[in-house]
Amino acid sequence: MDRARSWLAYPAWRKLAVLLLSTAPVSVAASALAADAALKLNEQGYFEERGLNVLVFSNEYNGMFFDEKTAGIELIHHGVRTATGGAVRLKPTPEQWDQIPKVVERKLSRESNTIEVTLRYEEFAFDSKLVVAPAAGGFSIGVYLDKPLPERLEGRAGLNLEFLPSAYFQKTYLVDGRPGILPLYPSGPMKVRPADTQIPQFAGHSTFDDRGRHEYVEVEPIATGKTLVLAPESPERRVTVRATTGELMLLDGRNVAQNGWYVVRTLLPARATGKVAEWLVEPHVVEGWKRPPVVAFSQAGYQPKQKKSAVIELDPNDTPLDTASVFEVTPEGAAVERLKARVEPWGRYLRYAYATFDFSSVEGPGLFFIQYGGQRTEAFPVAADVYRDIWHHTLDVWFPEQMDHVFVNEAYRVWHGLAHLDDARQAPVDWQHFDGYRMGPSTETKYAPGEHIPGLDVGGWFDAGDFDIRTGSLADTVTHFVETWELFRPARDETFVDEAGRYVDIHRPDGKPDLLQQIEHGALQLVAQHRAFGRAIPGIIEPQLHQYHHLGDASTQTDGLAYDPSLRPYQRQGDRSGTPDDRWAFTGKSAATNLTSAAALAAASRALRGFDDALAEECLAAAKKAWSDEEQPASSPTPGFEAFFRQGAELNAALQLLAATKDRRYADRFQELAWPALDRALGRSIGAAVRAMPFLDAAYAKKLEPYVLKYKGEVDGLSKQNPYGVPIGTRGWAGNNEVISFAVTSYYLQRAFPRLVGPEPVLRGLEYILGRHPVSNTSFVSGVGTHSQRIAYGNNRADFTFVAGGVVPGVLVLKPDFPEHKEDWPFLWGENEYVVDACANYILLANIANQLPASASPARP
Ligand SMILES: [Ca+2]
Ligand SMILES: [Ca+2]
Ligand SMILES: [Ca+2]
Repeated sequence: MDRARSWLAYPAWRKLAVLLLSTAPVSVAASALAADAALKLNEQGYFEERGLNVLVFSNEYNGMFFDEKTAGIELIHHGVRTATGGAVRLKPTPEQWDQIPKVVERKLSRESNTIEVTLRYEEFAFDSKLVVAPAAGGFSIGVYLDKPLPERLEGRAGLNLEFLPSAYFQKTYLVDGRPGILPLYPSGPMKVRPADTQIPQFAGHSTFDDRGRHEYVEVEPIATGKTLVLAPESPERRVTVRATTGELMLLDGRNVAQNGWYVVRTLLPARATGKVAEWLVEPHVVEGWKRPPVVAFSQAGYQPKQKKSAVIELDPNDTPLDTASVFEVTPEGAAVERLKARVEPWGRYLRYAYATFDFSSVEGPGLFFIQYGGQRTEAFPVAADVYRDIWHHTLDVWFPEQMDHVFVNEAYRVWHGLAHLDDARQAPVDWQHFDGYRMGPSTETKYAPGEHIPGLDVGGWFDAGDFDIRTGSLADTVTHFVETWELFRPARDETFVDEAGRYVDIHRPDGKPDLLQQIEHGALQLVAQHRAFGRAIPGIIEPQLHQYHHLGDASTQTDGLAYDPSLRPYQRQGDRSGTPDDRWAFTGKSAATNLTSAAALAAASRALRGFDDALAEECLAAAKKAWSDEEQPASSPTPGFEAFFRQGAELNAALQLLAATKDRRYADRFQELAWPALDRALGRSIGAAVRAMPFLDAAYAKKLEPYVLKYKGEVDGLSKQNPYGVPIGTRGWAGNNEVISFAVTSYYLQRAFPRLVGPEPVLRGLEYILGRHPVSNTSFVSGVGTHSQRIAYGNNRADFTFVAGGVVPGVLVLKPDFPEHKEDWPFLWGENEYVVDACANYILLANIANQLPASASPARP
């Protein structure tokens, strides 16, 4: 997955959804027991009681990545989202790309204290209505049909609710009194079925590699019965589900997909209408439950003169304590109180109450922890050099591990073998790929669809937790690396890189700076595209869905042998095979992509000068050519979507080419683009505008000042929006990358206008990444800080582990008010997927923080 800007590609059914007829309303007799129910429909549009929320399609299946496990009927049980996907579904354990229902209508009734949702499966013209109502001990879910099930869905459609496996690991269940232990690892019964009986997956793709046998597999129940009790031994997790019609099945979705959940399901009966299924769901609630406070701070510690302020996140039923303390840990293991100070209430943000605790006066050096009531945090250092090493994992381990087209070793361990040596075939025309790539009616290259394109099997990084080469993020990564190189020249050398031998060895110095070797590795792929096509292309990705969800060694995603259609499927001969698994090059023309690539190549040409002169020369030539090819007259000040990205890319290309050549024409074009861009999107453009100052005159700097002040005002305003004082996004992909960019931009402003802007927002951004954020105080950089993200969406996520130095996206805000960041479940990509550009930008920010004069404060303008 990644943050594909592909939502435009999937709008059709969503638009249709609102036009469709809803079924006639079913008359719903509110349960006689509802009077005793504790759940109440709240102002936010979900059912609430202390310790339990029941969300009914507050979040919808959004169609972008299909089933993101954040939709339908959901439970937030004692603060943890433990159940999702409550809906009528067409498979026992739906996978990500199985069909999802769309919401035709969602009706809240405060009189009857119910939420009704009409769902539709377009392909089968099949509508169903869910009615959720509070009942004694919990709530009921009823399924109503106006028309009997379509024949094709008999024995297929059912009421499903999915429970988070990691919330139930090492716990038990009872089905009609029969005991069992919930499986830690999937090994439940399976059934093989003919392929043509399968409910089709998204757009005819298949997640299953059937090896040409025309079959697929389906999960069979672990247990069946009328009443299921999950985790009877756990007051916080116990949920009883009673089927008043039909039978309950308990299934383990992980047997077909590692990101599957435990599913509770009742089949809908054939040839029936009216109320066809009903459950009573009784989540146990601990009386007077309060979520424990979260004391959020930088897990990597603080510099002595740095402003130090912990954010305390509290249950809305909690009241802040008057004071908190900081203790120093002595060599003898004693704890000595160094500060006791006031806790300041901050107010509400989303669903919690907040307070802050300033402990700036603790200047160390030493090891400290914060004591808040009965809670003590992890110990953390205060010292001048706390940020010196915090980027080492990212450069030493994470980036080598992501390197494509090479073999990557670390001591006794191999991260992956030689990957994707069969790159790449020309993608077919008129094709919408499941990861957002698309091809129009022509290849726009000299290659025919399916033809092997030589020379692309070099350089680049896996874009994220998946394995594609996404040119835009690859180029941004190179650009961030060059910024770091030019500002700080880190000569760190802990990695051996042999491009000709396609071999990389972690923890093995080779006499060359690792950062330059990474810049070279990125530039090699960018240049390869310009050699093959005379321009950049959007990217390179595997053709089949059953390859896309690959978990494990990248070298086994394809067979590494060039496809030869004269061989039989799965037949191998020499360096060729009959298996059409070679990745596809998506080659549609895109000015934004070409200009983004040009910016990176121009930047790389500067860094590589003296390191690899021939490559530096080729990078600069390709950048200049791309610039000329994309040259256009001055653009309109209010561009559309496509033009908006193009102008941002052109601004960056002009800046990087100007820095590489000092040529006036880039300076002129930069200024032509910069002023309207600053007016239109200040936050996105101000960083580039300030970075251009060394190449432009004093008048330019003077003209920039009011924009800097305006931006500073916006930054100051953030501290009123949330207690963390950084921009927190609310999109479907959490916003750590934006926080890092915000902090880096703040640095450029502080550096260029020290009279106007102080260093504080830079460190605030870094502290957020290192633990001072909502939900928990975990450092979002795996392996960095005392307590950090140890289960993440790297390509080793099936093992519930991490790749050191990876930066996760962070806190996702689920509608309407639930900030979430799971630490025990790696598969929610919007919260936990490492991506290349964010990791490169983090290396830049860490180097900035290490050399920032934290004690400096700006004079008043
Ligand atoms: Ca991707
Ligand atoms: Ca090296
Ligand atoms: Ca192949």
